[in-house]
Amino acid sequence: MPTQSAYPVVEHTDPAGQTKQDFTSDQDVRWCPGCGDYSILAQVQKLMPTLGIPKENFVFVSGIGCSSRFPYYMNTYGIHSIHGRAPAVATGIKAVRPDLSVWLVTGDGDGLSIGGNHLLHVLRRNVDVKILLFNNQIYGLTKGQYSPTSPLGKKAKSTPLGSVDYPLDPVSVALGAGATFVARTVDTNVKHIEATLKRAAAHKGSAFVEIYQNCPIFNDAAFDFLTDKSQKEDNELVLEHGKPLRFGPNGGRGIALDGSLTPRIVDVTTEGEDKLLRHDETNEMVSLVVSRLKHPAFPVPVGVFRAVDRPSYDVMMNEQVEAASQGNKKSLQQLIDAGSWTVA
Ligand SMILES: Cc1ncc(C[n+]2csc(CCOP(=O)(O)OP(=O)(O)O)c2C)c(N)n1
Ligand code: SF4
Repeated sequence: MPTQSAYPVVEHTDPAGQTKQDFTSDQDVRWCPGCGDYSILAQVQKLMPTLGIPKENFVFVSGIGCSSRFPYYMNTYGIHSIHGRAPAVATGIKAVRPDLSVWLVTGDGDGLSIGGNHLLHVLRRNVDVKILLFNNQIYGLTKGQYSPTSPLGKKAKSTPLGSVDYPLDPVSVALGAGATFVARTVDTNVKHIEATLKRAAAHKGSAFVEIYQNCPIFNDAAFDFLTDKSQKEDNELVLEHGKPLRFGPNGGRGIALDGSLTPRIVDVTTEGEDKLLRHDETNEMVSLVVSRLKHPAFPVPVGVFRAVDRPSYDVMMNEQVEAASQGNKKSLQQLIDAGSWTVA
């Protein structure tokens, strides 16, 4: 007989006394200098103590990639799983331990290439998991092949003549899968990351956040149009529920929708604010149309595209199990006898 319990004895910390330091692990962070992942890690570590959850109740699950090294750097429970399969692992954890706060960290390659199928299903099931997709539009860990989000014509080591693949838009994919919370933020905009992650954390159900993340080694400056001070104002469309879509210096430009759901940039001073489309996180069509605004023809939306309430998979599953266990209990032999047949 083992002398020790097979399970670790968890001493719960006081969530009120937790600090960022409590969520920082003792592992050396092995990302390249200047990688956008550092900023995201810092924001997540800062957010955790504000959620009022003991750190022992957090689980970080990832797949494979530079971004997927994330669980090592969080001083919480975590699993660095296999390529593209973090949604299955996270679903399993949340289904049997609904009391845990489950966070899934993935990359554009891990989440949308090998893991594309798995990502769709965690979203459509609305499993109560927070999903952070770090999008650097490249495979960082495997040294710079183009990814499913790289722009058409991307020249990389695997595509020296330029890729002939049309890219996926992660936000549109999540909306298409029926996700109940979908947002986009940017690695260098720490205030915006903080506000977006706070809302994702508070959401009951799958919360999907795409984070534009610079990979200075293999795809530097991919998001300069949003992070460079001289370009940001013209290219960033900050989404606010109920507010008209305005951007540019002093919000002087905006987005209107022509009759056939065709977005158009308008000059607010000449055409007036009434012409503009108002953002509505609860309106699926508005979220979908807004998600199709693409640089360079349009400014790029950041913020919450969609936020709606719907019962989550883990809750419904556990209610069903509970209800079934209250019902007519049969013996194992009765169950076997009820469904057996003889093959002649
Ligand atoms: C089954 C399998 N196929 C391929 C690989 C090689 N591989 C490792 S990470 C990766 C892509 C990572 O890209 P991304 O998710 O964008 O993460 P990043 O490194 O850019 O953060 C690939 C193809 C693997 N590890 N396992
Ligand atoms: S290769 Fe790119 S994504 Fe990976 S750690 Fe280095 S900078 Fe970051």
